[in-house]
Amino acid sequence: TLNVTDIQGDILIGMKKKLELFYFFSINEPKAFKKKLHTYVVPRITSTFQLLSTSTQPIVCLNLAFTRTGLVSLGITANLGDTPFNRGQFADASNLGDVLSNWISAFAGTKVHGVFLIASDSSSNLVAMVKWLETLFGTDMTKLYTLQGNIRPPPNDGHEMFGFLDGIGQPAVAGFNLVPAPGQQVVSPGVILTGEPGDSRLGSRPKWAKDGSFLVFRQLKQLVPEFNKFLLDNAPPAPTASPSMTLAERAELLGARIVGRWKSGAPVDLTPLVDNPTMGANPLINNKFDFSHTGFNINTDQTHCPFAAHIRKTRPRADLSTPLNAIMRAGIPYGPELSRAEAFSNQSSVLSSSERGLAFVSYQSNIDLGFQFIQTQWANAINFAPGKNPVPGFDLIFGQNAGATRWMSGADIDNPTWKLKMLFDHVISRGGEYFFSPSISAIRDVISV
Ligand code: N7H
Repeated sequence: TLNVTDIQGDILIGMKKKLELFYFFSINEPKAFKKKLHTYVVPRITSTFQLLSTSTQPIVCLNLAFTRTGLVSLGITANLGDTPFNRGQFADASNLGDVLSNWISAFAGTKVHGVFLIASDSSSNLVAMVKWLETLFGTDMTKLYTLQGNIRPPPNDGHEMFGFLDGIGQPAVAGFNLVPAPGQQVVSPGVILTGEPGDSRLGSRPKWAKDGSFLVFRQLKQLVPEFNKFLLDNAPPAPTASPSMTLAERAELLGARIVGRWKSGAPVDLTPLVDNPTMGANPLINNKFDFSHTGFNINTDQTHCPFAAHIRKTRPRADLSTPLNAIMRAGIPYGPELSRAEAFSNQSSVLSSSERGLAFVSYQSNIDLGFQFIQTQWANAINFAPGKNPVPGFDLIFGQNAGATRWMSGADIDNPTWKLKMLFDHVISRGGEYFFSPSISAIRDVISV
């Protein structure tokens, strides 16, 4: 069993509050910073154990993670054995397919030393925690950037900004999630946590790095009215199996095929032509599929789910057995709901007037096997999954081609070789950083002494 009182709470279950603030800082006075961190902050870091029951959940949750340059500034020079982490995300930007001019300046370079993750249901509690940290550290640290995430208001709570239910497909960690849901991927603890069995670099890390996890942060801007217009403009003709579909229904179907799930969460692999909200909401059914069907050729048949659908690119299920390339996602939407003008603007003039998107967070024991692998080897790779005919194309949600046109096959049920082209990205990377989220004891006994 895992040491749940020592593992930071966001990693395995997420802090699950309505609001979450990401506070990115640099350290000016390492000695003073360490001392205050040790005495005052460590006791307030929220553990996994605290989040397991509502009776132990704090009103304000606090987690903390460091970049490589942050650890070095505190005198911690040991190599954690993760190359993307050691270099920082900025050095990885072109490899990920990012357009550098879209990066927020705070992330460009290696200036960020750490991030506080602060979560609560009320914004006054968030503000109070920020004030407490800023008063405590004073000029020992400098705020470089903040981003506030917020769960969307009902009925869209739990849905990301394009309108799709999120947080359905997460791996079950053996020994922690004791009863996996049907179809849920079960991974060894070491796929998410460093230094646990299943960590592919188990032996090559310092001892104190046990029960930490690498945190990937990405600010992913979403062009929501533009995406809705894209679906209306590019919706294929009504499928022969459902000839009377309206334009709105065809656009809805196209969106579902790009994601691999309907907005309710129901997988197109199980319900290819209509949404089924009851199925979408049922965790015993909504993961119980693997893209294979009896009498069906998984390498040529896209009538259920396109090869390039987002959830198929990011978890290929029967397309491939991939026990190591799994991540635990803990992101939250950011930015306002659509304004009336954005929501009702007619098709010819749809433009986002404010920034919104996903404050993406993933945890994994190796960034090059987790986030970086899924982004570059799967989402951005037109030939993934291998052996498919026709070639799958890009993940049109977050696959990247350095800003150039992307396409996918299989978007039209009746015409699988037709390439759906997306001329500009509707999810735009504003950059981010690679962090290490250490165990609470490592912060107390190693990093802050
Ligand atoms: Fe994705 N979306 O709204 O389309 N994602 N994602 N994602 N994603 C998932 O299964 C979305 C992003 C994964 O186990 C769902 O929870 C958007 C990145 C993985 O079946 C929806 C953005 C990465 C899964 C979205 C975005 C991933 C997954 C279905 C960016 C990094 C689980 C709900 C703005 C590797 C797959 C669910 C599984 C699911 C959306 C980004 C990965 C609706 C809008 C950067 C592993």
